[in-house]
Amino acid sequence: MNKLNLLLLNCVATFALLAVTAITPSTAHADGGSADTMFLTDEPGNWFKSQTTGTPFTAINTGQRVDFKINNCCTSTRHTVTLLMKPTGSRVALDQDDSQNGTLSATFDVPGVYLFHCKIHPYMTAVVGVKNATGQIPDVTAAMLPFIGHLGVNSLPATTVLSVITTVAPTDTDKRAKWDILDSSSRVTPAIPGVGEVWVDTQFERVPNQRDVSGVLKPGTITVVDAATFRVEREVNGRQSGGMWNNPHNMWANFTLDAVYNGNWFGKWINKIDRLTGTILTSATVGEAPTHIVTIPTPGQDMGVLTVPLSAESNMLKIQDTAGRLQIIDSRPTGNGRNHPHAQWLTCGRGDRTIVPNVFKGKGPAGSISILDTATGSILKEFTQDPNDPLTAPLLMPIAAGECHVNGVHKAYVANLASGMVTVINVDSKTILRNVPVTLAPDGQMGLNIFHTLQGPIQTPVSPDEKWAASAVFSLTNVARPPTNSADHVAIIDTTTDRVVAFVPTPAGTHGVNWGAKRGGGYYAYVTNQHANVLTIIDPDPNGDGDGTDAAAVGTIPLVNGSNGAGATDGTGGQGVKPLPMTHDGWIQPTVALLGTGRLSAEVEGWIRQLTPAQKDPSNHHL
Ligand SMILES: [Cu+2]
Repeated sequence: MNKLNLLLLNCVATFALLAVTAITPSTAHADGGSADTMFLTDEPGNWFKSQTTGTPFTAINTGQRVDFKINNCCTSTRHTVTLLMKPTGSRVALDQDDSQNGTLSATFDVPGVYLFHCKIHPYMTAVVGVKNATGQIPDVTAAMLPFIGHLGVNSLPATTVLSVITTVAPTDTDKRAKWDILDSSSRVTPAIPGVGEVWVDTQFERVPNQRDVSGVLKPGTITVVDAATFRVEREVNGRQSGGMWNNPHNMWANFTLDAVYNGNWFGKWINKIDRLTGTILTSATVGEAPTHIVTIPTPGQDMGVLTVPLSAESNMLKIQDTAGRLQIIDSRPTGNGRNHPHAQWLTCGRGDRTIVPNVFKGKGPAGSISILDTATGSILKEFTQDPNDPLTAPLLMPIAAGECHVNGVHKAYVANLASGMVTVINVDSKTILRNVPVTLAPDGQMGLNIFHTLQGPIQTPVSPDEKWAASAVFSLTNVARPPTNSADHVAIIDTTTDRVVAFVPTPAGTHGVNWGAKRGGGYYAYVTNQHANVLTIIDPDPNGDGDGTDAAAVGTIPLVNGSNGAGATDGTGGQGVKPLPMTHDGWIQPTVALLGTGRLSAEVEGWIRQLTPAQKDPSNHHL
């Protein structure tokens, strides 16, 4: 028996009980003839909550209907309900070209397994099992889901498939079974300390009485790690946000490093947080599903202004932090038509151009990547997906960008969730250079899409010394694969060759990555894992010889801090990660320039004094 079969059997043995108990005959609900209603929610692992089962899985009979409801009973923003997989021969189709509230329905024509997700929040997952005349749900076949073929089999029971999908984990018991809920023995402290603090959006952590403006419980904390000791030093929650807090997703800081800005992906709000105390200073309603925040480093009137894409809308905002308030001063589309922009990055140095992935533009997963003039918001270039063009064919759900200059040329690296490719762009000439495959099928094959791998790349920032792009590769399953023997990984791309030089295994749900200063020189990649309760620290070049093939995880830091009521979710949900001081060219120098002026706290002054000359001015690192 080969390793994959053995692994599969283990999975089946471990989770069969859970899955079988989930498949109970459904009782018809008298809701206009629907057999079940699934409410879209902001609850980790239970984003589609069946009225019948209370979980993201429901079983119905052939010919029955399921309604999907999107409203403030259960979610603070808009979504899509998108059918990803269905039995061969089924004519069911469900997808939207925009996010929405309200009710969507599907009537199921062929017995078998149907997989749904949300294109705004792609890990929101639902599974509908449709029973045949004898009450059985037919197996999932390799023709429906090529992933199964890469396991060396032609089909698998629905229960087996369900048992390995990590985004279906409604209860603490399910999370403990499917996720990497590790204890303190998992701690590995890097031999060389970092500098400053690492802020992690522990987006799934449960907080008692943390409610949104509709009075509904919402998850999420921010966990702050001291990079000198690698210990959790502080946790921030949203109970004092006036209900303007829901799934805190990504952060940036101001140049004095006394405030951290946070976006709430399942809400409409951003927050400004006092760094030292964790107090929420102010919050603002900005629009549907704000994602990432990057400040503008260009000297002049826009310096320090926040750029904020609205992932469930078409625009990116500029927000000014002035006189204690967050004020929208501009809102412009990030492409032609519907955009759903997600994780932007501004060009290293002056920040005069903005690279923004537009996740989807219509029905289906086809997206685009735009280069904007940061000052005016005008679209300098939009690369749209074309299935017949090898350079743009991979632009399927592009979701996150990284950027820096490499040997004097501005290069962007954009992760495409559905194609498994990282698109490399010359921002100066506005051309796509190549696409780099970063995902792995269960048999180790590369260059295949998400239906083969059930993996997709997410955050992909470039190191401030411009040597590496680190791509966080998220897995929808806990099925390990070669060469990492892990379900999730980080792909380290050498920016001179634009090839993957190392696959570094990481804990479940790898999602975020960003670069922080390593004491004495160089940078660590700090990696978050949404289905684990730890932060991973990767050294891209431990022996400093310029060859990244020895890139390795040198630290595993528990984010658990015994928060009351958090249970299995304590320290989980890691998505946005912001090491302070901010290390990239353009964002570090303004802070360094404030040294000795009295505008930095003594603590921040101490961090800046620990930086090497190259870390203080990464534009100068060749000298
Ligand atoms: Cu969604």
